[in-house]
Amino acid sequence: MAPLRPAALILRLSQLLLLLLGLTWALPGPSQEDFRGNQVLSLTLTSQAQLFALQQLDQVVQLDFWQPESASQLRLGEEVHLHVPSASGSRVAEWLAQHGVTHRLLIQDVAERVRSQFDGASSSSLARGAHSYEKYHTLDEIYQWTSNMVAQYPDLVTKTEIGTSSEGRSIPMLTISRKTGASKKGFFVDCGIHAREWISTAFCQWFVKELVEGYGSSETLTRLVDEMDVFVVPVINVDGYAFTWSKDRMWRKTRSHNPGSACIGTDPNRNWDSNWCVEGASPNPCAETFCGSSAESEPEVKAVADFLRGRSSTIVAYLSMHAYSQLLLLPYAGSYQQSEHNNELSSLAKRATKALSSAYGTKYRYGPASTTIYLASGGSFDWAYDQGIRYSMTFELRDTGRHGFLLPESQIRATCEETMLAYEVIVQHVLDHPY
Ligand code: 0X9
Ligand code: ZN
Ligand code: ZN
Repeated sequence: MAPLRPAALILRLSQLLLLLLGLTWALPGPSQEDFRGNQVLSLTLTSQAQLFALQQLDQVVQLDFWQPESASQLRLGEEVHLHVPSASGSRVAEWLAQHGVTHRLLIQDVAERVRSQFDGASSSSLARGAHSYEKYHTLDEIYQWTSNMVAQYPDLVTKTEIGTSSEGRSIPMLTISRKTGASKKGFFVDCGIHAREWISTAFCQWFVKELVEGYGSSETLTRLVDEMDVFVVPVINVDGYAFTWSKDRMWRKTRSHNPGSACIGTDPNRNWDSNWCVEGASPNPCAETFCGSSAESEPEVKAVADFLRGRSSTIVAYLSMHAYSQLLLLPYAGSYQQSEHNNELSSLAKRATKALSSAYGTKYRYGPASTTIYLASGGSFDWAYDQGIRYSMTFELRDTGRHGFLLPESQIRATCEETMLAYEVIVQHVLDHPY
């Protein structure tokens, strides 16, 4: 065999390089977390000993709390929803038997539920390229949709970038308002602060649709768009949301790096400058309720906080959308202190949840977050309320655990329709009592 001339060698090497490149290129991208055999259990703790034991178990096996958010927020007598990885299944079963904890199976196979959430009406009935409001959408589809809304309703909708995320993604905000030239009060809604709560993000899209399509026909919504600026941030936690589509459907936090820790992300609903990291929040970067390195350390939180600070004298309502549990929560979450407007907000929440139930019988509880669920400081609506935004509330949308975060698309319509009934009550009250 003749020795290779340098030129030929380079040719061979470059062929090899191309081959290698081709191979890595053909490898699948980061694949979805494997949820096969994972279960979600509902249990109720009846003694302090059981509660303590569960906190200990949480230290040694990998558990994912769906309700409450962490072992530190456990309360006796309240339902606990526990997502158990298949690898921890037998340990947990043993533990339940050993401690005599009564429980029932909520989800037999999480992987199956991840698939079956995509059961929404197919979009074949829609015009080509039209946005289905009864489907869950990727972040890119939502970006595209925000642009389309501006293009379709230029008189009503404008888009601004309220900020960018840790990973550099844009956080768009839509403003729905009939341009009158007058300065108006503001009505602010945010969705998707927690990545895995997809129904929240679906609601923001639905709400914008209702505003633009209901303009001119719904009396309340027309008044809202005429008289106020409605600000909608459809996905605050854009990095986390993208991650739930690409890698881990159950991701909750942001995706920022934590110096000195291998764990990623901060809970963006523990990162606000309100009693920061005092109650129901963790200083541990590996915790689902990690409060961050400082208040507003997360650019996503700072972006919204900066906007609200700048407009706090004109913004009169702040509604933050979460899932799940079917609750309408009022200030405060971070302390048992009663808010100055508790009576007004409670009676408003009572009427709003009653209207909500009238459509499909969906039952909501309402009240100050501290007593209705758990103490948790550093949350967005406590902060907003203390900025002087009186109508500050948090929704926890459907359901109560049957599907949990994996609410099927076939429930988007009903969930959004009933929630709109609550919104109409709130909007009407805000319009009539703008203070
Ligand atoms: O824990 C939360 O942040 C919210 N629940 S969720 O399951 N969606 O994560 C509750 C929000 C209540 N308000 C505050 N904790 N500030
Ligand atoms: Zn939760
Ligand atoms: Zn949430």
